[in-house]
Amino acid sequence: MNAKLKHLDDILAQFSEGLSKCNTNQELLDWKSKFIGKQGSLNEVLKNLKDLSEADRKIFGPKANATREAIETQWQTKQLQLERTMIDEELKKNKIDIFLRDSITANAPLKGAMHPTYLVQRRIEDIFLSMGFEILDGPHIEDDFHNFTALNIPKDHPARDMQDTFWFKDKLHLLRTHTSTIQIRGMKERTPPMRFVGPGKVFRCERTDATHEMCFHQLEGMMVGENITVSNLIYFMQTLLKKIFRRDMETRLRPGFFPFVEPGFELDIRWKKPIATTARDRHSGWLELLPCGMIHPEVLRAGGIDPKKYSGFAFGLGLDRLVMVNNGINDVRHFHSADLRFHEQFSI
Ligand code: FA5
Repeated sequence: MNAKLKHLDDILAQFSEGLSKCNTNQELLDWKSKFIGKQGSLNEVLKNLKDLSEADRKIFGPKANATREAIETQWQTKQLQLERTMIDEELKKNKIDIFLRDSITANAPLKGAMHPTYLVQRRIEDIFLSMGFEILDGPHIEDDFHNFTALNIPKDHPARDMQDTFWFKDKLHLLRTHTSTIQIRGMKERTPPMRFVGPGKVFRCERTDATHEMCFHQLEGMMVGENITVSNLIYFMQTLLKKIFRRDMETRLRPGFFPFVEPGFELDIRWKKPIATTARDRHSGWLELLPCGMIHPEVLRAGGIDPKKYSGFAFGLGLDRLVMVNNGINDVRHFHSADLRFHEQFSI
């Protein structure tokens, strides 16, 4: 009998030793079935219980049951340990930042907001649509011809330096430096009379500061027909400004140089607290807002239009700066920041 009881002790010892070496769920299951599975060693012993005398059965039975319970308990403890280790490893691999959103907004559904520049762009598009203009698009990646040559800026012309350019390695393609590229594409695809605006991103390789970004937004506009004059230009610009600012705006026209217009102007608005781009503006109370002019005959020609018969005006509005003056924003770099506190102010 003693030998039988010792056999139970050996089974348990063997089980415990092997259990400590199990590292996966499958190994655990396989190891358990070797002892208390159908053909497990403990089960084999229990099958022989009936052959024992009643007195022996009274001693052996409870001990066999205790061994079975010990096996079950040890197995469950080990299984829990293994599960916890696996969860810990999984958590280490996929960290979750539970503080990503603060407790006030955590339960609120996320509310999207339009970018302020895009909101203004849409408003200006609506204004021009109501005045019979088309809205055109153009590619960000341009060629030398559309960005410079067709706009009366030949190779080696100093005006190319006015807009520091991101060139591609082939030296033929570039990121457009202004939306004036849309002028040429629009003219080529139409016959006069025509009027359209082309909004979009532009790119310049220059140092960023409070009023200069490397990627910003412009809205180009133009009108071509018979007898289009500076008066038409002034009328449309003043109407645009009145609709944007919702009041009559005091404006002034100064000479400005752009190779693609002749004469060229800078249209300034009277602005008490301007985000001045220059110290001169800050003190003068005028804000430089709208470069414009009468389209140069060479540019009309590049667009397939006879300059003897037709004339036109063009302008290039800087959208980001317009949003800044309109909303009292003091730094253009907020626009590309990922700071939700800035962007949430424009949610609609
Ligand atoms: C032009 O880009 C001309 N193509 C505009 C034009 C069109 C003139 C048609 C005449 C006829 P300019 O380089 O000045 O011009 O840029 C136009 C506007 O873009 C500026 O008035 C300003 O509002 C904005 N702008 C220019 N550089 C930056 C910059 N780095 N960051 C943000 N806005 C800028």
